[in-house]
Amino acid sequence: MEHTERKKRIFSGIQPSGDLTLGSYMGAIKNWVALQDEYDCLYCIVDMHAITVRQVPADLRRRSLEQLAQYIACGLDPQKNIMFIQSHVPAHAELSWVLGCYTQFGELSRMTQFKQKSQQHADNITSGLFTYPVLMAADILLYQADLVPVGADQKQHVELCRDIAQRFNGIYGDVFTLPEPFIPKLGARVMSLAAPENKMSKSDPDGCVFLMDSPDDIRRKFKRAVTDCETAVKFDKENKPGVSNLLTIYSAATGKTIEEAEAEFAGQGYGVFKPAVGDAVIELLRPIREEAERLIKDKAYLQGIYAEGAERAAAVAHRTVRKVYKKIGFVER
Ligand code: ATP
Ligand code: LTN
Repeated sequence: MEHTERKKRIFSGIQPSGDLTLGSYMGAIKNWVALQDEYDCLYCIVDMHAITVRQVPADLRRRSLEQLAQYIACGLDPQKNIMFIQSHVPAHAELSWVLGCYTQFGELSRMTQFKQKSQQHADNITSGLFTYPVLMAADILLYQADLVPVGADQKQHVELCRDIAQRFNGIYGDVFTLPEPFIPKLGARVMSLAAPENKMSKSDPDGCVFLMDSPDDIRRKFKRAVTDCETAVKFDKENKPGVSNLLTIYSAATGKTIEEAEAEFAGQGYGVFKPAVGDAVIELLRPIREEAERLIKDKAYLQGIYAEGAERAAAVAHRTVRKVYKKIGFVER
């Protein structure tokens, strides 16, 4: 890859393992949109990651396409960014195998997401679930990404990716760019509305707001959001996790600071506050939902984007794989 004069590069992805949530929007996609002019960006639908837990094939296929429509509806410009589906670029699997041979069993055992997911799926703890961070490292390193915009829960995986890259570079010379995680100040960890001690997560629909939820659903979810038995709208993560989460969501949705939001609802109680957060989210998501509904009907348009995306991504990825193969001593074909 030419390191001269190129814009810095971004890679990020989301698994089509469920419908996109307000958490993935605030933690990741919002930053993707904000960074698309300044960087060369690749935004991926990581279907190979999704199969680390069992998926219904028809749902996986449908959600992969819907996710592309939602990426665009969130404001990602297909002209500016490379958008593609991970399984369309075989280099991800190829580099993942190689990097797995430079990753310690102990390192993977320490990943908190693996520990959590293997508890959630105790009857199906596959080697894919265990080596998932290696595939994620391959995703990032294939494109020599400088920056990886993700929510706080993915920081540990990006750090492992850096460790693997550093180890590889230490043996073979300067092969990989070392990536940095890029985590938002606000909304890096949106919590569940039903259980504010847990992360809002698409595979746990309880307390989850989906990008495609109707205004009525959103209103109902915020009205029911778990708070506490006080009345004050105050940010206090320790003692008032529910209210603090709602304040964060309100602030991220409206652009107001937490202090401004506290002042706005001073003396008003949760009966006013909770529906107001709901309304802010309804207005934030309305144009996204409407645009996504329109785009999802146009299968040919979506196909054009992911087909071109795969072609452009594969060209970059292939160069990295060739370089890696050469460095480690594979015979050139
Ligand atoms: P799953 O439940 O299948 O693990 P998820 O809902 O946690 O999925 P991911 O696909 O793992 O979503 O995450 C997509 C991106 O969104 C990642 O960058 C992740 O860090 C971010 N993200 C996910 N959930 C949240 C959240 N609740 N708050 C902030 N960022 C989030
Ligand atoms: N593991 C991420 C999804 C993911 C990703 C990536 C994010 C897969 N490959 C590369 C950034 C860069 C998650 O959100 N669960």
